[in-house]
Amino acid sequence: MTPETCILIGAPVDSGKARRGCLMGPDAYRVAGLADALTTLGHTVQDLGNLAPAPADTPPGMPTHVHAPAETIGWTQTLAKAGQSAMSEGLPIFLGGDHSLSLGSVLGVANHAASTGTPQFVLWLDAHSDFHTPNSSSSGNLHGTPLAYVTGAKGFSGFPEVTNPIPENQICILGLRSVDDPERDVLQRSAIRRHDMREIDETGIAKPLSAFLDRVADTGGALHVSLDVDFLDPALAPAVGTTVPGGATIREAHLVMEMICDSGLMTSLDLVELNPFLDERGRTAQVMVDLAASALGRRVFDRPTQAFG
Ligand code: 6HN
Ligand code: MN
Ligand code: MN
Ligand code: MN
Repeated sequence: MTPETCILIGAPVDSGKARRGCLMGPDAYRVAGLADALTTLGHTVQDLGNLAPAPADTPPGMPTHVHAPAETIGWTQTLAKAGQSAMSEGLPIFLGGDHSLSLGSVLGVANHAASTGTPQFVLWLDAHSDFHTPNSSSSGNLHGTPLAYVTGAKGFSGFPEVTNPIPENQICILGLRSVDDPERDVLQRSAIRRHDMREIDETGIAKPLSAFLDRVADTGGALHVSLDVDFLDPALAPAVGTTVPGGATIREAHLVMEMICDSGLMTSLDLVELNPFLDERGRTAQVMVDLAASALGRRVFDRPTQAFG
């Protein structure tokens, strides 16, 4: 693939839920060798270090069961700004941090895309749909809300305004196996492409993914990929607070990343929900680094493979 300038944005966001530990994620990716892996593939790596949330207040009217809204609003401001400016310099990789960081990362890249007249697409690799609003969420955990926010859903007053909402038909979710009732109701009425594990079992993961990538390519769009650790089966990637059995295998996840790489369409990436406190000898951090490397060109052989015989 063409060499990229990969801009590592440390986003030690831990405010999106009550269980702590994701703040150690960015450093775990560094220790697991992310920068070296990307450099070996021919990319230039620029590490911006770990950012901090802008100061923010709890907005009036925020439901009281919502966990740490002010801190997440501050992160959204910081990461949207950092993401938008990194887009002019290269390919931002947001090192999470819990999934509430994507309120900011997607907001920022969408603002950049709008400034260049490019349609922004989002691929969400997750057991969950993260389609709650602060009002619909019964847990009060904002890591369950980013996808609703970036589509411009109501109920996020006090958060930065979403001036360039992602159109529903430019979003694809793969890996679903835990969707709450209020999310299901909205998703079923929406144009979001959503593929649960049952469908992936039946058709394979390549089919829905290539249909989506074709659409990104046809429109000349930019592609943001948001990879939640719990997309993977928890037996393979245990370092996550929200484990759901029956997730993607290592090969399914790598195939997704390899196809994304072959498409040449990815313009930004989130690595989210890694909780190193729950890891076993760093193996989940390593799986995530290996997946990022696949998305950015790591291969056994170049394709198409040579014909023998
Ligand atoms: N994640 N739907 C659940 C909730 O609390 O809203 C789980 C959210 C998980 C969030 O996977 O990033
Ligand atoms: Mn660009
Ligand atoms: Mn998620
Ligand atoms: Mn999840």
